[in-house]
Formats: sequence, C-alpha cells, structure tokens
Amino acid sequence: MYKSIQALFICLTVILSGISCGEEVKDTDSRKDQEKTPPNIVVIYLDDLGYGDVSAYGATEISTPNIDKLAKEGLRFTNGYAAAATCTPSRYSLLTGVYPWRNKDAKILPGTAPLLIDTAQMTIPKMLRKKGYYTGVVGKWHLGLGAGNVDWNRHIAPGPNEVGFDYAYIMAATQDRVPTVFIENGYVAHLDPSDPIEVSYQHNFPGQPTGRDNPELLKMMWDHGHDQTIVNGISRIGYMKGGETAKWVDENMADTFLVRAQQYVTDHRNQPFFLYYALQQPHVPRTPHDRFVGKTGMGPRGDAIIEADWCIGEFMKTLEGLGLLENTLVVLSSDNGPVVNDGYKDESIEKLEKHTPAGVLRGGKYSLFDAGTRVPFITYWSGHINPGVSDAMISQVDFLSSFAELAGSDQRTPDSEQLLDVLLGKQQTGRKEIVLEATSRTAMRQGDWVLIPPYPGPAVNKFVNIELGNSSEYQLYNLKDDISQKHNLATSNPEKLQQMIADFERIRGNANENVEALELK
Ligand code: NG6
Ligand code: CA
Repeated sequence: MYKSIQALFICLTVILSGISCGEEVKDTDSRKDQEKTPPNIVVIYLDDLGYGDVSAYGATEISTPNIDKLAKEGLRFTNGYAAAATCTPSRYSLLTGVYPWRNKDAKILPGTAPLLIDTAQMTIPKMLRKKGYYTGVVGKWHLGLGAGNVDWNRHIAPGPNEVGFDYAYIMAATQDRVPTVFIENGYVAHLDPSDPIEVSYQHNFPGQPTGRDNPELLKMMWDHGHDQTIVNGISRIGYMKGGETAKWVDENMADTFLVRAQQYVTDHRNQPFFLYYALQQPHVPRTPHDRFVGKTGMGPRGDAIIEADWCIGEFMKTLEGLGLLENTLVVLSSDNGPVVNDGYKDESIEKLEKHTPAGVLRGGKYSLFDAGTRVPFITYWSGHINPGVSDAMISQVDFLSSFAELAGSDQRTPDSEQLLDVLLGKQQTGRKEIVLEATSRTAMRQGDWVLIPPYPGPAVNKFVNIELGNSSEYQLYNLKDDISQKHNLATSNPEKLQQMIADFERIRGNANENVEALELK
C-alpha cells in the first residue's frame, strides 16, 4: 500500500514539474543579467558506464539517443578520464580535485564507512557556494557518512551537507549494499521510528534471511558476493534489519532520482546552482523499471542503460522547459569503466552478444588498462560550446579548478588542472600527463604513452573476467598506434621506458607501496 502511494507521488511530481516547466519558459525577465552571473553547472554522472556503451561512442547494438544528443550538440571527448577504475576514489577526486591515491582510505567503501572527505577539505560545492551557488547532490554518494558507528535513526552527519551541499538526496553507498534507503539532508526518508534500522557488515541479525541460506526467496540470484541480507528479493552486501517503510523499491530508483533532480533545478532556477546528479545505472543489481524491461534484448544491463538514457533526456527537457539551456554547463561522464558480471546472475553475459561495453579499449572496471578509467565524457552548453569532438586529455579531477575558473573563483588544487577552455572546446590541448588508479594501484599516461608498473596479483580477475593490468614486468603502450594496448613496447623502447618511470616516480613516489590486491569473494 505504502509503496503504491510512493509511486503515485512520483508520477504526480513528474506531471506537476512538467506543468511548471512549461510556465517557466515565459519567465525570462529574471534572467536578463544571465551573461553577468556565472552559469549553472550540472554534472550527470553514471555508474560503471563503459566507453563503448553509448552509441555516440560507437556502440551499434544499443541506442542512447539522449546521451547522443548531448554529444552531437556539445563536445564529445575521446580522451576523458575518471580518476580511478572504481567508484569511491573517482567520486572523491571529482569532488575534491585531489588524486585518490593521496588518500589511503579512498577505496570501495562499505555502507557503514565514515565520511571520506575531510570536512575542512575544499570541494566543488564549497567553492561554488562561496560564489553564490546553491549546491545539491541527488543519487549515489558512496563517500561514507558519519564518523563511525552511524545511528541510522537519527541525524546522520557529517555527510554531503557538511562538505558543501545545501541539498542532498542520496543512497549511502551502492545499490548492492545496505542500507537500502534514501537519505535526505541527513535523515533516512520515510523512516518509521517504531521500526528502527540496524546495519552491520560483520554479523547478521537473528531471524533475517540471507541470499546464502534462503536462495528460494530471491528474484535475482547472486553469483559472487552479494549473498547477505535480502531486500526486495535481491540479496546485498551487508546485513540490515528494520526500516521497512524506508526501503527503496529498486525498480523505481531511477524515477525517484530523476524527480528529485528535476525538482531541484525547478526550485533553484532563479539563482546559480550546481547539481551533482549521480545515477545508479548500470551498476548491479540492474533493476530497470518495467517500462524498459526487454527493450534492448540485452538483459537488465542493456535495459538499465537505456533507462538511464531516458532519464537524461527527461532531465534535459526540464532544463529546456525552464529556459536554462543557454545558462547551464552540463557535463556527463561515468565513474569507472564497464563490468558485465559484477556479482549477480542477471543474464548480462548470455545476452551481451556483439555488444562491447569497453569499445576498442582493453580491460574494464577495476583495471589499470584504459577501459578502467577512459569513459564517456561530454560537455554541453547551448550557445557556448561549439559542437564537435575533442581529443584533448582531461580528467574529472580537473573539474574543481576548471569550474572555479568558470564561477570566478581563484580556488585551485595542485592535482586539478584549470582546463575550462578545454571543457568548452576553445582549446584542444589538455593534460600532458595523468596518473590512473585502479584498486590502489597506479599507472601513468603521458601524451600517447601509458606506463603500467609491475604489480602482483592475477592478470585476470576470474569473477568479473576482466584483465586487471597486473604483470611482473613493466608495460609500455603507445595508444596512438595501439589503442587496444596489445603491444608491450617496454623492451623495444628502453629509453622511453626509463623516462616514463622517472616521471612517474617524480609524481607518484614509490607506487608499489601500500598496494593491496583487489578482493572479490
Ligand atoms: C565490489 C562488488 C561489486 C561492486 C563494487 C563496487 C563483490 C564481490 N563485488 O566489491 O559488485 O559493488 O564492489 O562498485 O562484492 S563501485 O562501482 O561502487 O566501485
Ligand atoms: Ca562505479
């Protein structure tokens, strides 16, 4: 009953926001000064979307018309990077302008992890707030909450509000981790105090079924990991008890985040705003709404991608309806590369057929090869960005300094290069070099060359079937002639190798310290 009321509320809000969007088209007077005020900034961030998952990036088996429209009418980057090959470190870098390997705790976090960003640290929303922006995050957080031992039934802090966000509507970690609830400005949404939430990543609560012991209760079977508390017929990582009325409905998650994102831009249309809209797709568990089920023939992974694409289209329609397209820089990217089987038997492998989520790149999520971090990366700003393609090298770690320049702030961080003109297509030369991270290991791209130092561990992670980049030898690739990183030139180019090692160690220090192998159960 409660869930159907929630669904009705979502529908009504979509309809109502659509109506108010229509009215706002006429409201141009209040934005007469828009050339003088800095533009709104929206970061649309996908979760595990690969370089080859988007038709604008060459996918032929799947169609993403709304992302393609942004790419066609904006700037499509061919060398845009996430800071890391997994979520938490990439998001940390995006928001702080600091490379993830500078913070030893920047790794995939459990849902109970404390806040990873120091509340004294500079962040994009903090910087923008100083310049008069209203700042918001809607979607996946995965940067920790609280200071350890969070009581989910009280105000949860510190969190996004304490690192610069005026508004936050988030899931704590990932869709496959407990707690499976939304948190609005530090409070679990729709929580019934008489049914308190308890969360543990160590032990189960008496009487709670798990995916391991009660597979008969599952609608989606786990493959590796993900065999703990069952919510909505899907077992998760971690244990959770209580909070029945607050639990999300997985199939409605995309609509829930979309409505909040639309509401946010509608509410703040008359002031500069920043929105970090972090979609959950196509991360596991892939649970597209019925409207998208079966639409790609590729199983839940493909269907979740087109659901995300639809959300992006609807969100852009709202911006357009509000008359904000000429006054909003939209940046779209992904937190890391693609993975097909990431722990559930969801037919993603069986139905993949000719689709190549990584495109021509080697590796995928968790990998030091390029598919781990080279991701779809698009900028769009109607009337300000000339449509085209940019081959400039750029990283999400550069957003802080570049957005600062756009907003008239002199805030910079050493790792974050000020590349606003590159983002806007006025300059074709981006970074000279970039340090890439994958599960606490690092590599470096410099110009067309990539250096991957030797690392212990398996060459291929057998659970996800992805080449991680581990080898006992140095690896050296030249992407200009070998975008798929097939030919190790380390032996044939000893001078280049030595120069790259020297530069890498100058920037990174001893990369082989503190290396931990990725553990996937
Ligand atoms: C891994 C999970 C994977 C995913 C990932 C985080 C297992 C076996 N695998 O540990 O399913 O949740 O963490 O993904 O538990 S990320 O995109 O948020 O970094
Ligand atoms: Ca991710």
